[in-house]
Amino acid sequence: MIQKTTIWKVSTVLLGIGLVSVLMYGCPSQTEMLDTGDAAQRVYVAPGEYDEYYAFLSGGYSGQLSVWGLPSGRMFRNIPVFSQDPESGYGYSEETKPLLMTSYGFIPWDDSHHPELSLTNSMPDGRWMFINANNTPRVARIDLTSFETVETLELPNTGGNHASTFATENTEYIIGATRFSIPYDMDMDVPIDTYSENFDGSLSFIGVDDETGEMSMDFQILMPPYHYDLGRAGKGPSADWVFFTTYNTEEAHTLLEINASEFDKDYIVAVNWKMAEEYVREGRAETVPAEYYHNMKDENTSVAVSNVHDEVLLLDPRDAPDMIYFLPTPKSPHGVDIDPTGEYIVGGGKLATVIPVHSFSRMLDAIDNDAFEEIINGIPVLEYESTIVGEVENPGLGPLHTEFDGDGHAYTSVYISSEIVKWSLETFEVVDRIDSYYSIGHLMITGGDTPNPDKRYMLGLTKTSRDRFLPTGPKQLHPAQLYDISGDRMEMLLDFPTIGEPHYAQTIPADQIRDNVKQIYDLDANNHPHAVKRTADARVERDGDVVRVYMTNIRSHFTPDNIEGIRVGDEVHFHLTNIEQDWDMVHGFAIKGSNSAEVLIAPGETKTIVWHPQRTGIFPFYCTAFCSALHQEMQGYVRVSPADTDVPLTWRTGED
Ligand code: K7E
Ligand code: CUA
Repeated sequence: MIQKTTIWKVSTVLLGIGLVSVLMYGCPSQTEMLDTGDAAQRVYVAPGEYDEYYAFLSGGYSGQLSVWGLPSGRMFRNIPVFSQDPESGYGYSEETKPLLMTSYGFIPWDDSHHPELSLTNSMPDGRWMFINANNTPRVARIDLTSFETVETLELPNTGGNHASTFATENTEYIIGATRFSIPYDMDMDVPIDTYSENFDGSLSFIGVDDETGEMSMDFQILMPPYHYDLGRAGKGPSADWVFFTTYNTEEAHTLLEINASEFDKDYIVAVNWKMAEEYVREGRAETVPAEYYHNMKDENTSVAVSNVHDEVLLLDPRDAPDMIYFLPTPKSPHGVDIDPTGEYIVGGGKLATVIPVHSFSRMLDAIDNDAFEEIINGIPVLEYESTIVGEVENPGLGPLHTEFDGDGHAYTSVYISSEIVKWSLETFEVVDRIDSYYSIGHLMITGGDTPNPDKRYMLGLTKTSRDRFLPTGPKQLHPAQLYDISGDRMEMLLDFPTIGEPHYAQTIPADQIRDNVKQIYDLDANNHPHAVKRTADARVERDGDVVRVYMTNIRSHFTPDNIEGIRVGDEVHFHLTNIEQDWDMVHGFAIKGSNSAEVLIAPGETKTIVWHPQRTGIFPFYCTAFCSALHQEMQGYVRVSPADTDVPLTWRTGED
């Protein structure tokens, strides 16, 4: 079959025309793609066989993280992180609600963009997954033995944590940043047009405990009031550095689509995090007031606990020389990506006509030679010519994000012209291009952000599917496309709808995780304060208006199953312990009139749902998960009497 390649002749003059043609005529025709006759074979994973890779796709505005197999494109799981989830009861159960606490109260929704696997020597080690919350700035940690969210940390003095969560070489730090500059003092009430005077940027360095994974807000760096868009850690020779893109160096605060697009260049920020850390340890950072929540599942009880912090360490570049530099970069760059050798720093100038490539070694030389254009708030601006080593011509319209195959090539997603361009890291020339369907955001290559990529698969995360699938109304799911990149040319293999809006993704060879995954929670190790491990211990206790039901679940019975003496106005806590010890034997619990979700209880686990009965009557409860042939019989009744009733509190275990 002949591969047909769209040839783009691009100039800035064509920008408008390109936009119009994409809008009016849709994107390039699908027939162009029918050139991979054996594509089905290459993605086929036979029934009962396993995929080669786990892929983790962020949920975007769903606030969640979905888990898929590659190359099949099969979805395995949707992990709730920053949003309540009625499927599992996450964010509804008492054990998980604290994970959604912030200094703004209980925030049961967020927008998560960038998942990041924990790293050892810059390679994914399969221990944890981190992901950001963009809106009410947070980061979360997911344990990859249970695939559950176990920790969330709020970022103080931050407006939109978008450049997150990227990890340094050995996950010493997870980085974050303010996307929208705001006054560093969050409660500061000032006119918006005092932007330049009162608004600030900040970069966050979140420490990660190497043993436990526990996060802490180690320090922040005070920055000029630009917008900090994306980040990446260096690797190899640049491993002590992290990089962030900026836009709106114009310091606009209104009509940003025009006013933040005036300058030809904005900056990539280069921060020597090792040096910053030393400055902080030397005491050069100031302790400033801040309010933020740190929420973590207690390993012992499995109940999440919130802690509130009231200060943070702030480093001002004026007090910390030689640690941070600006690299001028065209134009309103979005992505910043570091090649596998750690030498090339690639900007994704979304309004630029080229893909700018900086050299890390030239950056160090420029610093040695004081090749500075100016100094802003203690931050030297390096001369553009001193760090740039390549400008990739004809990259298409709107380059965003770049990953690498470890074989001398980079692949850049191009949003407006809906394509992926492959270019050489030697000649900085485009060598291949392929259409994406449609309007691609991030792309991800298996290992493509590591020092050692697998030149196997590439996933394009596109923004609109339009005519790609059977229509489902005005709103279609966001699609992903899988490409084979093992050969000289990119080939599309698969096109599938996803969950939410995946902005970015991570992959790891399945072998690295598979055997560590838990099949049950060990009932003996269940130290939940309200667990009952034997049916004989099931009971109901009243303390004033608070009633606690200590209930066991096992195929096919709840114990107790009949409860009387509950009163209108009570607060009833159902503490449900699944005493099964078989893989995947879950039970659910729901009671009529409960204005919450059901809860799903994994084997060996205890989960609590609180119910406020509003009226008298008989309330059936039942198991929501079809667990056995007698699942339909897995039910019970609660009798609710008036507040002043003298019906005594009684329960039946089925044995009496
Ligand atoms: Cu969608 Cu990384 Cu949030 Cu680019 S981001 S597309
Ligand atoms: Cu337990 Cu159905």
